[in-house]
Amino acid sequence: MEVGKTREEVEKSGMIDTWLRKHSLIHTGATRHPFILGIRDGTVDLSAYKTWLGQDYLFVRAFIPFVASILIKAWKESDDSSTDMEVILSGMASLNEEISWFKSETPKWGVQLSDIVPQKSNQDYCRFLENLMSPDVEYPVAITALWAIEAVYQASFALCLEDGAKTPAELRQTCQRWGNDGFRQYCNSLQQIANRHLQKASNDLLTKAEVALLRVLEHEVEFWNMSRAEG
Ligand code: HMH
Repeated sequence: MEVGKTREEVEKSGMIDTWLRKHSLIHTGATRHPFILGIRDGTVDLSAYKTWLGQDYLFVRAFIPFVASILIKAWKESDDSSTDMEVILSGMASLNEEISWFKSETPKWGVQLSDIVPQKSNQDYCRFLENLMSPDVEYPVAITALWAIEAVYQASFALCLEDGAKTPAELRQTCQRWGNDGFRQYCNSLQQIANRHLQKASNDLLTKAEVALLRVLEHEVEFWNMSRAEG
């Protein structure tokens, strides 16, 4: 047992991994979705990719204020969360760059940003984010959701870059965006932050964070389904 920690704190230390093991079915559903497997084996329907691209641009636009709300929560934390703020701020900086990427990527596919109409799964997901922006939502809950949102994309797109993947050349850059090593490290940092705060959390808070994680995984599956359905 580590000095200065109660038995309970030690048991809770790897909360995120514990939850992923517990919910492995839905986690696999989100990270190895047929849409992603289609990119990886080169059979993806390119009209599905276009749908995903346009919808994800709208999602990212809603995601930015969500990340900003977490930055505020980190700042208000009484414990030393200054490194948390730096990690979250670096994520926001990449989102700035991501918006530029969407603006240059969409015309290549004949997608006009001003014409994209949000689909129901996207609206539902964005509404979920908006609820999490409330000041009533505790920091550990929100940071767990942020980690999950980013980690699903990281795991999914990294799969398309593995040895043996037959990802079409014109989609490799997209996969690099979320499958690269820097993004993987960012996700690891978020996971560490989430675990650190969950370690100190009450059982009530732990339940809320676990539910938030599950909701993210469900929304991610729906988002992939939506992209394929319209393809
Ligand atoms: C739907 N989930 C969705 N879009 C994204 N861009 C991410 C996660 C990761 O940023």
